[in-house]
Amino acid sequence: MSDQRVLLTGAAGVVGKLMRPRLARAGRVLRLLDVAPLEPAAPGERVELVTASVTDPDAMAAACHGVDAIVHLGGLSREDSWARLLEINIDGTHTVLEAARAAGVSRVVLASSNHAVGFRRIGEAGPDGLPGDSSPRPDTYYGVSKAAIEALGSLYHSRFGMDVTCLRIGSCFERPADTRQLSLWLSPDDCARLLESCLATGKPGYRIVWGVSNNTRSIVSLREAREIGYESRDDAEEFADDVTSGDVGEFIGGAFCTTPLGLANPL
Ligand code: 15L
Repeated sequence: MSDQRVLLTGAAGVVGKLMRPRLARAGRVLRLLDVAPLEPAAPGERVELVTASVTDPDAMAAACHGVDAIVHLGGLSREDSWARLLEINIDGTHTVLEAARAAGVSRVVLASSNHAVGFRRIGEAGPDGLPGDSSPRPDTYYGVSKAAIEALGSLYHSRFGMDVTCLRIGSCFERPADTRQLSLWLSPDDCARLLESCLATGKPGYRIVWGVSNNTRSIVSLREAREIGYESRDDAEEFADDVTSGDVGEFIGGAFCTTPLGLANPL
């Protein structure tokens, strides 16, 4: 049987770097793509390195050649100018999906974000938490770009039958950094588990699921993620004693809800 080849965009980004070792599998080649420099392959690591922008149609066409699935993490990961978010996140995702369609790649995972629904009130959906597919209420231009990414995924599923799973990622870092993240943390290991579920589940169609761990203080629902086989094994609560700053706030998006629109910021 031939190797499974998975294209990982944004491989030099925060989540991309965390996923690189975790998505390594026997029988799998990871094709890592980023516009930023990538670490060279370690001895025995089965990776292909591509330096390119997701906004470059020719580069994306080449990058999609021979690929079985795409995990699209590439793009801006926080608030920025409208022009840059439009170019890199929205147009870039269109370029990725178009290249995938032309190359016959039938399965794509798109990194959305909690900020697509950042202005949803915590608790508004009751004790089960906010569903994975609640309609967008973006908190920033960045959040709008993530809602647009989800809409593009829906279009490519409906028009071309592509299997597209959008992950509304909470806060994917090594460990939760503040009180809000005790509710929205996605551990790196759980992120890899979720991605493996997206890659393995039979014909998922189009879905939006939350990407969070099974946090004691969870404010969102894992029902949709569990439907594709995701089982979290982590809980931010184990770090609660070390977390002293911030509060969970009124809205899902936290500080993004008040950050100035269109300005690059360090959140
Ligand atoms: C995101 O979408 C960002 O990419 C990440 O850097 C964090 O800010 C995260 O949301 C969050 O809300 O914690």
